[in-house]
This record gives sequence, structure tokens and C-alpha cells, in this order.
Amino acid sequence: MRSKAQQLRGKLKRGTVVLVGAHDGITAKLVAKAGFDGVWASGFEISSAHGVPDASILSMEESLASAKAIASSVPIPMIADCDSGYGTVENAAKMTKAYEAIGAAGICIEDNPFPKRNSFYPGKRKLVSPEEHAARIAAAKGAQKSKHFMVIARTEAFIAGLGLKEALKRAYCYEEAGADAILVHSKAKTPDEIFSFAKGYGGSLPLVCVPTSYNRTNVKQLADGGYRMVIYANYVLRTAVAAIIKNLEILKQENSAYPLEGSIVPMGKINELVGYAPLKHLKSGG
Ligand code: SPV
Ligand code: MG
Repeated sequence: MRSKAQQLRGKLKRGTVVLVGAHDGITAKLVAKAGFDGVWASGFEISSAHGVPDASILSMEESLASAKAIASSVPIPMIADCDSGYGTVENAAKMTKAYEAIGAAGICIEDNPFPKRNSFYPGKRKLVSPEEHAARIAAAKGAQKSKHFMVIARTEAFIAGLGLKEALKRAYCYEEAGADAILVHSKAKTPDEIFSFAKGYGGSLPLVCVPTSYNRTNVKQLADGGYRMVIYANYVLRTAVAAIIKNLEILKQENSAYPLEGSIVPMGKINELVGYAPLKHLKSGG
């Protein structure tokens, strides 16, 4: 049987793939059921789901446990957002082995320092040198077992205000270090930055984007602009939070669960999602 990493590489060969962020088993199952190509174990979603900021507050082990719940809940490939690699090159190598062992099809490491801060948090930021990040990428590539496992190198050059030239320089440096794809992040309201990057990029790796701030640009436009992987990183959590806020307000106001009936799923739907089957062989009926 083809591994999930092989599945992902196969899909990438055929066209532009779409991944959606999740933070636990059930949200990953919903992403898979909706028909997306893969699931993104989002650092932002996983941190937020633990009630803490996306700023290297969770340990690698804590994030890994969430990623394991995600990977083991779905038949589709998972790429794990591994932030800035949890420290030194040795940490990056250890982390790669751990993520591959829990069933990740690939990981993504960004050129932020450790500890990192989410790309959309305000304030000035300084990236690690291209050489330092290239060393993390090389360490990750050296640590993987299967040749199909993917290491995505992410540059935050645009996020840090360093411009196109620096973004391209970093991409070539990470490609040279053995990366399997380049994720170029941007917080611009339009896709101009990422399109200029794709136009200027003369390397051979598939390009990956995260259309959060330029959300009017659809998958077809991103594919036409040169992107082979599109990650909708945080929409599941934001959808859930919007629905929860609304219904908790109603519950508090009405002091009754009845008004929620039309806007919640029946318990049977949850049972179906998690694969609950009554244990008929037990005398009690399970
Ligand atoms: C994440 O989902 O954690 C990401 C994407 O890294 S972003 O939050 O846009 O940086
Ligand atoms: Mg992240």
C-alpha cells in the first residue's frame, strides 16, 4: 500500500493540492470528509486549542500529541507545521524523526528564530540567517527515514519586510539544502507579493502558499499564479469559535438548550464521525 507521503507526492504531481488546517482528531476527520487533499496540523490552531498563543509556548511533545491525533484519525496525508524547528539543528533532526514516526507525510519549518511568534502577530521581527535555516532543513532531510517524506522550507521574508530579493535568495538556499517544497508566506491583502515570488523563482521546487490575508484569491488563481499547494490554515478553528460564541450566548440568555436544536448536530452525527459502533457482543449491550 502506498504511504501517505507517497499519496501526497502523487497528488502534487497531478496538480495543485489543497490542505486545510485542523487541531484535533475530529476536526481532521471533518477536513477529510469534506474531500480535501490533505490536512495541515496548524501550529496556530493547536496552540489556540490548548488555550495559549502561537508563540512556542507548547513543547514539541505537546504539539506532537495533537499531530498524532490528527494523523491517526484520517486516511489523507497530514503535513505538520513544525514552527521554527524547536531549537537547534539537533532539535530539528529529533523532531523530524518524531513526526515521521507518528505518521506525518511531511513537515514544514519556517525561518523564524526559536521561540517563534505567529506571522500575524504585530511588531518587528528578525529571521535567522538563511544559512542557519538551511542547516535546519538539511538536518531534517538527514533525519527522515522514507525517501517520500516531505520537508517544506518556509520563508517569512515578506512577513519580516525583507522583500522579494531576500525571499528568492532564501528559497534558493533552502532548495540547495535539500527542501522538497518552498512555502512563501505573506500578510499582504493582495496576492501581489506571492505572485511576484512565483514569477521570479527559477528553481524547481513546488511552491506553497497560505491565503489568509489575500482571501479573495481562489485556488484556481493561485494555481495559475504558480502555486502547487494551497493551505487554508486556520478556517476550521475560526468557524468553530464563531459557532460556539453564538450558541453560548443563546444558552446563557435562554437558560435552556432547546433553542440550540436547529444549529447543532445530533449526538449520532458525532458518533458516526468517530466511528462508534455499539459493542453488541457485550451482555450489557456496551
Ligand atoms: C499556522 O497555521 O500555524 C500557520 C499559518 O503557520 S499562519 O498562522 O498564517 O502563520
Ligand atoms: Mg504556524
